Amino acid sequence: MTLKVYTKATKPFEGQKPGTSGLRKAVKVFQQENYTENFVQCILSAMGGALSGCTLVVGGDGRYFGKEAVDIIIKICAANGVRKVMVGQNSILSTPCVSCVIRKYNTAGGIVLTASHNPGGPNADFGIKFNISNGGPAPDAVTNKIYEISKNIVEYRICPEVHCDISVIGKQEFLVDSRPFTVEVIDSVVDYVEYMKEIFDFRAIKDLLHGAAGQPLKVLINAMHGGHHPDPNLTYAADLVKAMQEGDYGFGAAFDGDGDRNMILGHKAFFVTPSDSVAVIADNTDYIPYFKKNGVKGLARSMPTGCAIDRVAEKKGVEVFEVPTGWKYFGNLMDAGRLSICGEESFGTGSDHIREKDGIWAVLAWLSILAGRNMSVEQVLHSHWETYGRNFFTRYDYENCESDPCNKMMSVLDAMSGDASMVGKQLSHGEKTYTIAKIDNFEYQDPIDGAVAKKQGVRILMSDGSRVVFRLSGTGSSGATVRMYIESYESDSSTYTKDAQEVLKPLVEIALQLSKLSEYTGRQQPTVIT
Ligand code: VG1
Ligand code: CO
Repeated sequence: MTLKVYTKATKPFEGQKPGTSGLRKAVKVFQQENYTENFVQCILSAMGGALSGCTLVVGGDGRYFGKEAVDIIIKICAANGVRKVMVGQNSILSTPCVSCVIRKYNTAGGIVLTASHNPGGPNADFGIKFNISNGGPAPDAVTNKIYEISKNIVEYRICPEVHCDISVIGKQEFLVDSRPFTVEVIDSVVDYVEYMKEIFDFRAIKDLLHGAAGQPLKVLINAMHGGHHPDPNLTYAADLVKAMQEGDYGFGAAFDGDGDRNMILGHKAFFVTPSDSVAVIADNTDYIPYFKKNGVKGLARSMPTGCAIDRVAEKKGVEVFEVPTGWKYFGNLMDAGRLSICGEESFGTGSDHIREKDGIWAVLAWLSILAGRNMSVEQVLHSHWETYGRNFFTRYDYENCESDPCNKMMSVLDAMSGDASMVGKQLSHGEKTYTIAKIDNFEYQDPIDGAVAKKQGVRILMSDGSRVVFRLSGTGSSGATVRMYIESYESDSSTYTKDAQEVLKPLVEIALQLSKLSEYTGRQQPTVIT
């Protein structure tokens, strides 16, 4: 029996504009009649000629509304000429796993159902992200196209009679408008695990955990979930930090809801900043079979991320790239064979093994390094600082502020960045004085396709290499979140053991004064310090 396709009339919804990482809104917004249908149709329409007869991967972090969204996506794909949908069992696929599956099976792309580090549940957030055929998040050109289509949509196509049981692994075949349509429910982890076994030496990691070369390494993992704020940092993963402080475990890690972010802790909760973490991995690729085989072509970080990795690139004689915030900016460089390892200060680390950041990969990389060097996390970090010096880094987040004053603050900062008289200006706090060497609103031109991303954050670069960065978050679902990033470099080894907050305090104060942040946001304290 062939199933019928219906064309349903609809009206555009405002604000279906993907942010740093997909469209994120309250669940209640996605639950409005036609809201999710509209956006899914816009994604498919934006694919143009690549849509007909293609295969798409669908899955997400398992948060509330995920299964309903999968059902809608399958029905709309069926009606739009998609040949096959590969969906994670019970709707579950981590973000790195979606990327892995898209690449392994050469599909046209995938739809990821996650709001990542935003809380989930009926009264919290949902998100939909589109990934392209390289397995990475759609670039700006694609998300802009989706948004443009969303502003004028008048109808979507749907096949309501495609009923699938996504709890059972296997293929389900349909005839839609006389065309074959397949839904294949896949295991949520098998492809990904196989791939990790190729990349890493599992034997070495197993020996480390079992203590083949000494004490067994006890590991504690917190796979955070959408019921809380699943952001793996010292504030939101406080229970992991507390458990690690007790000293029973040698290694601790937390992931966000969709598994692409990670936080690494050593014995007694010794904290590894994400900026250091990616630099350490880049410096220790000898212990990872994937890099022994493929070499390291280049390194990269997002603009606000601490510059520790730049020093590794310099020593290794490879290129280093500074891209805007968001993983989508790494993809072209990887596809062009110019980038192997990259990271963001927001607890994202990854490599060209896929096109998403990958929390599980980062933990396996760390365990490989600990095994290979027979050192603790803290020892690895100290040895890194001895070689390269230490980039002290902190980020202050002011979550859920009122939008208007925050936009005002950013435009005042933007005006400063265009004001030549700011250069050379001295800023002091206590005994510390910094001189502004450069101030700009970060602009990036993709070296591969020439695409330009403007106004990606105001950077204040000091003459001693210290930096202050301000930008607004693009992943919130309401209000504005201001992020202030502070970095300072020290090469005097007596400073390495100091507390980062203490070292950075003067620069934090200077940044707060310069931006008048408290006045604009009405906040005396940040919501989160990482
Ligand atoms: C945040 C992070 C950014 C990250 C993005 C998506 O964006 O700062 O580095 O790529 O989240 O991560 P923003 O615009 O809020 O600063 V995830 O794990 O939410 O996909
Ligand atoms: Co995430």
